Amino acid sequence: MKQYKRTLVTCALPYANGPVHIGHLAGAYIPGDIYVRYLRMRGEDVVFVCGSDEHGVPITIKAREQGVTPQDIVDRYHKVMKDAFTGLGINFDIYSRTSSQVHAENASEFFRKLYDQDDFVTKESEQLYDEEAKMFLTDRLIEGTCPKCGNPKAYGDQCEKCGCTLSPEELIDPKSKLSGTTPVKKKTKHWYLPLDKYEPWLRDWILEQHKEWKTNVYGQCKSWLDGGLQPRAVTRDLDWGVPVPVEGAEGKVLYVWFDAPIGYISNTKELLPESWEKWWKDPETRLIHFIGKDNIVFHCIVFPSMLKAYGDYILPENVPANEFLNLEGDKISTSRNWAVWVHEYENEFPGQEDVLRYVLTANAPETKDNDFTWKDFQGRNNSELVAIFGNFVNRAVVLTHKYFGGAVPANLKPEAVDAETLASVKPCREALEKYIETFHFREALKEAMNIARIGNKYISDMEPWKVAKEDMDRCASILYTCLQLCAELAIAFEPFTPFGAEKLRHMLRVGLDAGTDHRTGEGTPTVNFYKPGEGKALHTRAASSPATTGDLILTWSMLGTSELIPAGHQLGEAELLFRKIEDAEVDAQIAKLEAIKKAREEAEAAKAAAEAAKKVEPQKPEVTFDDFAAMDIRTATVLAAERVPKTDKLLKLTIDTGIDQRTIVSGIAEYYSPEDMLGKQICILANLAPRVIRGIESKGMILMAKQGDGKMRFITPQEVLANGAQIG
Ligand code: B3M
Ligand code: ZN
Repeated sequence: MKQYKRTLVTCALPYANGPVHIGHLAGAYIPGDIYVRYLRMRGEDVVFVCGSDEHGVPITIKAREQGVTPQDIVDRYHKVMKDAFTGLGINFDIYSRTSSQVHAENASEFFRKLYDQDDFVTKESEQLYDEEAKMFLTDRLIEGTCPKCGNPKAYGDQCEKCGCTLSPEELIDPKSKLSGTTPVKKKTKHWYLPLDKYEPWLRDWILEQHKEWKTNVYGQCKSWLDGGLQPRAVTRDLDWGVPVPVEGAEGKVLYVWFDAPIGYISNTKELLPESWEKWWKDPETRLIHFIGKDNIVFHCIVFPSMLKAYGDYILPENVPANEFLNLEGDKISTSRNWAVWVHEYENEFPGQEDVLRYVLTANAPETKDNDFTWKDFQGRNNSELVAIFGNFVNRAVVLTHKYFGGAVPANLKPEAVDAETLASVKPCREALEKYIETFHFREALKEAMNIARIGNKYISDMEPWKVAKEDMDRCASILYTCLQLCAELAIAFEPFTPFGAEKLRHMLRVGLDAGTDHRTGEGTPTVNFYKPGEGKALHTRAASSPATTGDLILTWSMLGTSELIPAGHQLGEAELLFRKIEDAEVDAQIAKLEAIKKAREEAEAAKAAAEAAKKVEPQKPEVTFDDFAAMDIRTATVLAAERVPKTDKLLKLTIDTGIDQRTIVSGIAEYYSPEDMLGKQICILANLAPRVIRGIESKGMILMAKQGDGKMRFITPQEVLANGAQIG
């Protein structure tokens, strides 16, 4: 494998039109953070870049809907997302935004260079334009009737009812979603990146030189390439975005998928104004993009073609995209509010950040779509984090306090099983390295957890609490061994559950060399280490200044060695590493989702009923006035009502017609119960010839209205009238 001097890691820039949810976390941000924490601990020079993607049409639509500016929308969500990431310990060196000045200049310059090199082709085409909103309409802003299934609310690119793909021209009676007016065709010119030109190069670069990419990523690239690449427009008619910096492009901005990946470069530039170029242009930099599967084509095909066209830039070494995470068996969806929002989780489960990180890693959709359920969340926490990891550590530390005053006991009476146990975790380090470096984070986490399993089994088998009664020297060796395993855990879990790992180190009064980061933003890399016994406090020193000595600082390379903490080292108080998640807590979350689902289903049903209700039956053939006048229609009141036995549909009604009291049998039992009808004033056709229905003579008919939803409703006068009032 090629050796690199440094690694640049990016996570997809999330759109600032909504908060982040667990699907985002599982797809890109947690794997990215695990990878970076690991590399930093290994002493590698890493820059970890992210930020909000603040352009694009959906943000303008949302702003319009809410009557605010796009800037208001992105300001709101940029903060929500940034805080959510910080809260979960996703340690970006920089989290910036594509509305920044640095980015506007950088993206503009990038476009301009390709333009000057004649890398674009231009095309004039006719597109639909909203004359009232004074805007060209993207496909999603056009609505009309689907030519295939008649759905009146099909989009310009797709009908969600029958699933067919469409172009706006195919829609019957297209309307602008902005103003409701009929759009007109108008000529517009755009710049295209001729991806077809890069196809042979891409085929070689991806299909030949990157066979090691994950199969889901490689497979998607192959099918795009096999399908043949077309030129892609990189500009849009829109007033929100980076203006196209050439003449004749007034009212146009860079397409969001052109400017967003350049945002990775801009954000690096903002972080390291002096040295950013070595991170993007030196072939000894390894570039890794963490993304979800819907972004594969942009990161593997479009952006590399842009970088290649520009020249000078390095290309991604790997793009370890994940598949999708579902929630309780249903696709996560922002618009349907079917998600666990990270900022809400942080409020509702304060201090439980690691649990979400753990569960989303253990269940990561690395090779196929996976499902998140609250029961699984609870189960993994209670039976793995609490029952294995936490329980082991707690027993080891509590017993050390009980028998040895909290000081690591000397290894006074070792037995073979101790050394064997320590030796059995030795391969974990190599396995962890292999799995993390090849982006198999689920497997890596299993390896880390395996250390806890080994420890938990060892302490249960050795029963130091019993041994202490007869042989304190042997008990010392057992606890000595356990504490070495605890120290291993404090290293191995740092990438996965950094909060718990830190708490554990605090208990053990040991520090950790967490490696170098660039968060100062001044171009001076800083070494982070946790000083023994100081819990959360992160200490830094300039990378060039010497390490502090005398403190017990763990390092990655100590994993799998035989002595990590020496005898005599004083531990801190025992604290619980993880706590149980109670049934009530997950039940509340499940109930919350059920309420969302119910509200959605009700809204959908109401919408469908409203649509159906609008359907009007065609007019019947003409009748003469005399035909009409022959009908005796009048008001009447229901005096008694009962079901006709052995039928679902019939009610037997006794009514006062003003002329007489009589019986009418009516097929309304599906819609009204007998109690509903009692005392109601209705309208009847009085002179309908009597009929015998189910052995009952029915004299007349109740007038009912029936609309498109099929439901029958009786007609009642606006005010109570005398019975027998004639209608006509
Ligand atoms: N904003 C899509 C997304 O959030 C897009 C990613 C940009 S990465 C340069 O899924
Ligand atoms: Zn359709």
